[in-house]
Amino acid sequence: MQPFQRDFIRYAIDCGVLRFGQFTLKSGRLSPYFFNSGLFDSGARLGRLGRFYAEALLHSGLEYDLLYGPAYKGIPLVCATAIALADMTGKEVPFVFNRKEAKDHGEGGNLVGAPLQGKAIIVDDVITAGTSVRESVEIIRHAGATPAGVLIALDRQEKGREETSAIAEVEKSYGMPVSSIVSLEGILDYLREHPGYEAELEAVEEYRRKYAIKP
Ligand code: OMP
Repeated sequence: MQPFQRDFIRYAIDCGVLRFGQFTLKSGRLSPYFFNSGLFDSGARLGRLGRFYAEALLHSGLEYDLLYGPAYKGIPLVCATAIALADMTGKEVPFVFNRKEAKDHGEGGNLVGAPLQGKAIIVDDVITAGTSVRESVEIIRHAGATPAGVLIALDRQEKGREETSAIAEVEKSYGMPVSSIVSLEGILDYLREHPGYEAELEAVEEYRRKYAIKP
């Protein structure tokens, strides 16, 4: 694990974003941990989050022309990442996001921001089964752009529709890589390294045996 990844897990726990307990996921699975990116809920928290995304993007080697944020949760994430990238690299990084409902007056349409063209990176929070990524790919292709990768905060490394991981399915069906700031394995490493998390570690390991892909 890179130092920024360890820092990110600590930061997510401190902000109450990463929690341990019992949570029902979108997929219906009962999980002993949950990552709620909506709790990065102040200017300072979002600013710091953006720098973690930017760092992960720089490490990923993904090539891109612009960043795309899927409504709603992807909108602050894409803005924060673009601002952090500009601060950290001095480069202008165009970004765009979608509206859930098309507007029929004013500028119209359902995209806001830079023209959606070239290689687009989807910036989102979590991939579990990959449902939301599929919707973004449709929107990007419909605009005539190319989905070139996905950047997320947490890869839960779970099985998707088949026995393979949801991320492997996304990578295979769309031919684009997925990068994350951290993954389930990183969270497990963090719990192992920090005394006091024995019960959480056991519960997350059991969940991994049931739903995660084989390492
Ligand atoms: P998929 O669309 O199935 O990949 O699930 C991703 C979505 O699940 C996220 O955008 C969240 O709405 C939600 N989610 C979390 O935010 N954090 C988690 O730890 C787990 C989930 C989830 O329900 O799977």
